[in-house]
Amino acid sequence: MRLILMGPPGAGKGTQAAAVCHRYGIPAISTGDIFRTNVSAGTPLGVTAQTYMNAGEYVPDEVTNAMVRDRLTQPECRRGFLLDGYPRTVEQVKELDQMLADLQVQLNGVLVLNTDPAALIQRLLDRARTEGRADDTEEVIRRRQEVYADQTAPLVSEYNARGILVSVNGNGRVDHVTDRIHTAIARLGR
Ligand code: B4P
Repeated sequence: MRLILMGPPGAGKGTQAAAVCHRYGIPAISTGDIFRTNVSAGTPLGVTAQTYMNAGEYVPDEVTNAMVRDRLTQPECRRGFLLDGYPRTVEQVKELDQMLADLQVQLNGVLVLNTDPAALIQRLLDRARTEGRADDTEEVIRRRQEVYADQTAPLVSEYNARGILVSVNGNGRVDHVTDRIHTAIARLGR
């Protein structure tokens, strides 16, 4: 199973990626999580990523692409993977196409979580209270939504044109969204 999970900040990508990966026994490649781990460890990658993330901007494509290429070539990804939050730009789509061609594998589907805009902001403000992430201030949350609309939303049409896009209602309880995702995955390729 090779999947992409897309959706605006707060749509539930990280939350649902964990459930999907548990069910299918595949690793989640979450670019946001990898960046945060590197920021915490103070690695050179983390130092580069931190400035962009704290401002709500995307980390430069060449940095993100190299990181994903490295992960996809590791043995744990041979049985499949779920890309959580990657690709996010047209350039990343092109690069991912090349990585998959090099590995001689294809995507099974691209899941996009559609969640009401007001709920997105509220979820992230709630998370700010519990986790205190540097990019969960109201100003940065709004900037992240703008960046998504500008740079990532166009990717939905691209994958739709390829016939591999599945839209999933991201509103409501976490377990209800998980059930919808499992139903959508079960229908893939039929
Ligand atoms: P991410 O870590 O991907 O952050 P995100 O878009 O906010 O999504 P996240 O997965 O954390 O939140 P989720 O929707 O699951 O990216 C962070 C930053 O890293 C980016 O802004 C960028 O700077 C950089 N980055 C990452 N990938 C990149 C790339 N490819 N290229 C360039 N830069 C990149 O959940 C949000 C909250 O909602 C959680 O608190 C969760 O508990 C809650 N929630 C989830 N589902 C819910 C539900 N059904 N009901 C109620 N609450 C729910």
